[in-house]
Amino acid sequence: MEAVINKTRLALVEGDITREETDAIANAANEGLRGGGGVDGAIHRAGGPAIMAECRKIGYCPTGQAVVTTGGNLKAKYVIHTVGPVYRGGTRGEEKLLASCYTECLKQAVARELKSIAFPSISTGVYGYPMDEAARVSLKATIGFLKENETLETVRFVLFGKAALEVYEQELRKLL
Ligand code: AR6
Repeated sequence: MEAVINKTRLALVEGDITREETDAIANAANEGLRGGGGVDGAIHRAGGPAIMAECRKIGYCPTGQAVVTTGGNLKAKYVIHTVGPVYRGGTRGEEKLLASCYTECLKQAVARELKSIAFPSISTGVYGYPMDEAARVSLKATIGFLKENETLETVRFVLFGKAALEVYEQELRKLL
């Protein structure tokens, strides 16, 4: 599914984000930037050790913020590592923090004059954020940003599996 928001094409696709050809891909990292399972593990495996070498130098990323490394062996030139909130019922500021993950990654992309970025569904694996709530929050934050910023040509949400894609499509239809 695709939509045009202001000057940017917003696409929802099913797939593996490590195969994306966007200028940057976002990673669902942890605060220590230590790597892990899920999409983080997949990105480090596919991108090779250069990514971890830069993560070690940076050392830390607070929840809701984003830091940038090389894309290593990936097709994407950069990995933008962001740390989603652990979901604890939704009453501990999770929504603000998750929205911030997307806007901070988008800010980093714009600051580097990138034309395209791909996102996974941050926090919806190990960190336990319900997919439908995460879809609404992340799409709303992204659309809000794109209404104010016109330099990105493409933003892609790369969802892991058909069920996740369908949830995102449903939430995007509600927001448009
Ligand atoms: N491409 C796109 N999406 C993927 C891929 C992939 N290759 N692999 C998994 N997903 P998670 P979190 C989806 O657990 O919840 C790590 O250990 C997956 O189906 O990767 O933010 C970190 O180091 C899910 O919908 O990230 C942190 O410690 C989504 O990506 C912690 O997990 C996010 O799941 C972060 O947890």
